[in-house]
Amino acid sequence: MKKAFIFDLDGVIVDTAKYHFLAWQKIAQALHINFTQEHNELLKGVSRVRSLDIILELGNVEASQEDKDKWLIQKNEDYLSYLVDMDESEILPGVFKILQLLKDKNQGIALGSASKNARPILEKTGILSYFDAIVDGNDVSKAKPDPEVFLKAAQLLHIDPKNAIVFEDSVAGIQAANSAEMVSIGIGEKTILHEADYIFNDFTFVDENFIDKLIN
Ligand code: B16
Ligand code: MG
Repeated sequence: MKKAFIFDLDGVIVDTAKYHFLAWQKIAQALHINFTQEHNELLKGVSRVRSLDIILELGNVEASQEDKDKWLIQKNEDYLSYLVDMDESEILPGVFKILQLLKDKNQGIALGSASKNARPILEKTGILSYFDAIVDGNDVSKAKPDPEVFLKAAQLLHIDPKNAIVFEDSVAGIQAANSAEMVSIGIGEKTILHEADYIFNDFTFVDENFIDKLIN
């Protein structure tokens, strides 16, 4: 049976959270806001605009829309500068193996990400051609935990949401998959992603037997 396998990007395919952190930290420092790695967890799977609001709330800073727009541009320019040298070595362990396995088994493969920079990242890391459909931050009006991003991905693959499987590293993403009535698979910490149907530390723990079970 053909199923839809939908991958989140940041934290599932590549670890770009570290670059988002460095770029947000510069903005926070300029505003004298204490922004730590722990705070960065709050931004996973969250849109760029909402991320800035969260940082400003952390520092009790109020700002005009004009300033916010300026900081959003600065943050993205800085973030993009970290992506310049990105290549396939940044693909997280086990991801290639699973993408190839799904291709060999003729399954639908899609991306479902909040990032507006998803396409260049897939290009730079050399895995764009694995994806039959891409839905990213440019294509949705409602952010995770709204299921819009995953429902659109399944629709583009012409596969019923009930036959879709989502790989996610964020709580909001797992909630989005659950409310789309898709199988949710958490990639990361059990304690954080406990709402997922299945949880793995990373893709090296996902084997062919498990994939076959999802397909059949
Ligand atoms: P951008 P995902 C999300 O990607 C990140 O987890 C989140 O930290 C980031 O703010 C968001 O993309 C927007 O990214 O600034 O590149 O548009 O995890 O949904 O793939
Ligand atoms: Mg993510």
